[in-house]
Order: sequence, then C-alpha cells, then structure tokens
Amino acid sequence: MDRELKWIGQSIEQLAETGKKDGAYWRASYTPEDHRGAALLQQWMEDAGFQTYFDAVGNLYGRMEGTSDAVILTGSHRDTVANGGKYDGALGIITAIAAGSALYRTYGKPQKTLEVVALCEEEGSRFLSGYIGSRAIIGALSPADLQEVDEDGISLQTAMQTCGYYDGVLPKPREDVEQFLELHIEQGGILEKNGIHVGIVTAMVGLLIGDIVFHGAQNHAGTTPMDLRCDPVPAAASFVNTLHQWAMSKGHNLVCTVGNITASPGKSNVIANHVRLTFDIRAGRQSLLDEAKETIAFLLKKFAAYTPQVTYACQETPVPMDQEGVQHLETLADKQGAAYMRLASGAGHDAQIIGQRIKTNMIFVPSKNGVSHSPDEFTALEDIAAGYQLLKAYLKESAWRRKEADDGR
Ligand code: HGY
Ligand code: MN
Ligand code: MN
Repeated sequence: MDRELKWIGQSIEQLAETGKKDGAYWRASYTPEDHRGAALLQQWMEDAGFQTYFDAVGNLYGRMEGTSDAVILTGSHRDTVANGGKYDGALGIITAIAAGSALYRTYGKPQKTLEVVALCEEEGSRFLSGYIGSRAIIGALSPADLQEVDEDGISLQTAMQTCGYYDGVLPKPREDVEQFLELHIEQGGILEKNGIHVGIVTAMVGLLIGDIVFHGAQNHAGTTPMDLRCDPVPAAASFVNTLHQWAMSKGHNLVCTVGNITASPGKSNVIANHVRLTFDIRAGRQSLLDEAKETIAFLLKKFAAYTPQVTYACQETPVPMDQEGVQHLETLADKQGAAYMRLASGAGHDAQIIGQRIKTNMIFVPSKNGVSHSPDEFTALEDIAAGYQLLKAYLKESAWRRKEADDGR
C-alpha cells in the first residue's frame, strides 16, 4: 500500500506540472496543457497494463479486459479551473490507475472489464456548460451543444476537431457500463472538522449555471452627463446585489456565486457598451433552483432598459447516489476499520451527470482547511490512504468479484 501511495503522491505533483500555464495551474480541455496531461496519464495507464483509447469528445480511457464485457468504470476529470489546485479531478484518475494496477498485479485479469477514465471539460472553465466528457458518456451531448464558444470565440466542435478527437460523430451513450465510482477531494471542511478520512456521498446538489448580458450605450466618460447615460455597469451591479440578498435569505439551503463580471470595452474613460456576468446557483432541492430562475426573471424586468439576455448553460437536477452502492461502501469501510460518514456534495461532479443513467457512487477524502479551486488545495497522503483503500476494496469486489474476506490482502 505504501508503494502505491508514494506513486500517487509523486504522480499528483508530476501531473500538476503539465497543467502549469504562466506559473499557475490551469489545464483547460483541448489545450497544449491538456495534451501534455493526457499524454502522461495515457503513459501511466499503459504502464499499468491498460489498453488506452480516446473517444470522440476527448475522454481518455484505460481498458483492462475481463472475461465479461460488463464495464466497471472509475476515474474523474483531468481539466482544472483557472489558477486551480493539484487534486480536484486528478486524484480520482490517479487513484483509479493505482488501484487497477495493484489489483491486476495481485489477482491478474478482472472478471468484469475495468475501465479507468480521464474525463474532459468537467469544470466549464473553458466552455461554460461544463461536464462535456460525462455528458457524452450518457448521450446527453447534442451537435447543437458543440456550437458553444469559449472566450476567444472558438467552438467546442472546432476545439475537439483540432485535437483530432471529433470526426463529426458524437460517441454513443455507453450501454456497457454497469457502474461508475469516482474518488474525489471533498472540497469542503466537513471531513476534516470531524476528523474523518472517508466521505460516502449520498447525493449531489442541483446546478443552475449561466450568464447575463446587460446592454448600454457606449459613450465618452467625460462629456456625457450622468442623466443622459445608459450605463450597464451600475445596472448589473444593482442586479448582483439584489440577487445576492435573495440568496442570503435562503440560509444554508442554497449558494449563489457571481464569479465573473466583465464590462466591454473595459476602459476607464469609456461608458460600457455591455456587461456580461456569470452566475452559479446550487441547491439540494429542485424547488429552490426553480425559484432562482423565477427570481432572476423578476429582477431583470426592472432592468428592461438594458435588454438583459440570460443564457442557462448548465441546468442539472439534484442527483442521489446509488443507495445499494452507498451501503456496500459502508460495509467495506467498516471491514477496513475506516472512520467514515455519509455526506451530500455541495460541489458538482461528473458523477452527478453519469449518475442520471448509470449506477454511480463517490468516495470523498478530506480537503485541508476545506479549500479547493485554489492553488492552496491540498490533501496529505495519510488522508488519502483510507479512501484509496476503500476504492481498491470496492473494485476488487465489483470487477474482480473477490470478496474482501478472501485473503484480506
Ligand atoms: O464547480 C464545481 O462544483 C465542480 O468543481 N465543477
Ligand atoms: Mn472536480
Ligand atoms: Mn472543480
């Protein structure tokens, strides 16, 4: 186990280095950083005995054939947020490779086919809708979705074609995948605060992500009297403030983030032509997300003079994890004597997309100080160990069909 954990620790650092852009971690999909990261992951998968392949949207798979075609899928996303951390996504791929490799060395071929996956564009840090790789797996990506453009006006389709992944045909939904298991950092402070090493995820929040453009009349900052302006910046600021107050009134049942406000052309002596702001609203209850949409529509009526345009890039309902899988993980965690707790995820994950069609579960490991989506993201190896052992035990039973009691190895 120590040798595996050592490899996991080294690989986290090595993979992170491939995602450095101007000194910060940002491995956005279909970029040179992504290409370097995917190549390294592919090498590790092949060294571990997996056959590798890419699908038409750029997901990288490592396949270990079993005697049956039923696939046990495990892994996570390889992209990161801008100025992000080393563990979000990466840890789930690296632990999956390590577990598959160790089980193969000990028990040979699995009974059910094991596939590890490095999914693309989960974060939406290049293409706002996000979850591209996991949406492709369940057939929830349409040709129209590929027309979404990034901040440079490059479409998702062009980006995937340029990398040589997409040839005009989207991947068929995976009917052969029996279940998906994702190990991930908690990205919050609950496990750490409770001194617990393993989180068994029960459900994932629903998501409402998009942007709003407020339009104004571009003009001279010095010669235009205040009462003759149509300045979209104060309008957008007032909207954000009112939306924030609405969200605060929901207590811990909802979160709302405006992560980006951009005035164009963005010069100090020019009254803006338009303002674009992003919103990211999450809640465990769909009724609150529905109320959020109504609130946005109601608030924007007051700003009709700025012809606000709302685009909902990602709308996902809250998704429960597979209950039988939760109990199975608890039984295995008990057997290994791990301290664990059930918890819901406030972060979005590929598991919540795949879990809409395929039996899906997640294992959390603690995040130091609860920090994530930041270069300060960190999880010590001793805090990864229990979650990794649980992942391995689950794969041993589900893919290798060997009871943990067989030999306790
Ligand atoms: O935003 C999220 O929760 C995830 O990291 N994509
Ligand atoms: Mn993630
Ligand atoms: Mn993330």
